[in-house]
Amino acid sequence: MRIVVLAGGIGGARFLLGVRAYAREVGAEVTAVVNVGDDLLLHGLRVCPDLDSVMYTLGGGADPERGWGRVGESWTVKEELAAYGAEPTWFGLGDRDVATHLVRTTMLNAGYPLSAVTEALATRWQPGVRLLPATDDRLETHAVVEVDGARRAMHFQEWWIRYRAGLPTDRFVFVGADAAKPAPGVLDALGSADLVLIAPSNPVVSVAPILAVPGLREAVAGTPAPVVGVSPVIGGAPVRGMADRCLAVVGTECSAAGVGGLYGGRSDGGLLDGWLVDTTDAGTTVADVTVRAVPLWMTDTDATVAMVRAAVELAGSGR
Ligand code: GDP
Ligand code: FO1
Ligand code: CA
Repeated sequence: MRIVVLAGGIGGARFLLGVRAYAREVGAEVTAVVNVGDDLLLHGLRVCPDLDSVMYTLGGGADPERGWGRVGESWTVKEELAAYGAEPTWFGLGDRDVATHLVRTTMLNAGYPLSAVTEALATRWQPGVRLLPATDDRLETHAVVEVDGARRAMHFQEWWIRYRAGLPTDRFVFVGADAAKPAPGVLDALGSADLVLIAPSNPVVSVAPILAVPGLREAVAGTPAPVVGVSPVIGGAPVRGMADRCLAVVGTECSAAGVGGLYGGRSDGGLLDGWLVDTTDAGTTVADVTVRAVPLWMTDTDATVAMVRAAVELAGSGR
């Protein structure tokens, strides 16, 4: 069995812990297609927050409280940069984390594509799933905001971290998406999958930038495999983070029904055959999608494996 998971950072990483455990039980192979829209160049270093959240989490090196960056982190580099007055001061790189960005940037500068660099970094972390960036090309999420009466585009990280997703925002743009190509292996993985899962990741700024790569949305919509999504919204609120603010920007209600409707039913030009919602949201309907309610709190790996099992059952039930 081949399982492909579309994933962002923390929600994607925690979900993948469950997918990996399930896959080990049944002897399945897992490919994660990960968002790169959050990536940024900082002090000359290429930082890939979502890829790193997944790699560190699956490799046992993530900070469990923060959800991003390394466990046991120290911040000397950050303090030294601040002492120079080096901007931006609102984004902190941990010392251990910096090593990852140094290796990544050196390899990128030597001409290796991000997918090859990610594979090389994963040799250390042994995540147990194949990690693929959605694209090797530049694709950056920007928010179109109004600051002091003027409209401008701002990198997603500045919008998210510096302004806590609180600026009046028109829309998000995925800079570079038009010219981006799916990374090697992405389309093949989707075409030969037995099951495609959309992780409970932020639909607007983690999953949408993956789908914005030309050909990728079509590959998900057209895969012979069933496609099942997992709601990141429980009881009308994101389990963690500020996804509600992102959903408001795209005019989608912050609810399991709202996010399900945003992805849409496959037979209706959308992506989903099945949609898992939390038991709190039992009774949710999405046009042309089979909805099932099960506990969706990823409190530990066992709870997450149960979610994955429910997704597999749902996939088997409708098609
Ligand atoms: P990010 O890139 O680090 O922001 O992470 P993702 O986009 O992959 O995931 C963020 C989303 O994960 C948030 O919108 C949360 O609502 C969702 N999330 C976090 N923990 C849980 C959980 O235990 N259950 C569910 N259903 N969603 C969760
Ligand atoms: N999030 C923060 O809130 N503040 C930070 O200083 C910060 C630094 C950082 C460094 C590396 C990395 O991989 C992630 C980092 N994050 C930080 C998290 C991250 O920017 C966002 O949560 C995600 O990009 C949203 O998906
Ligand atoms: Ca993200």
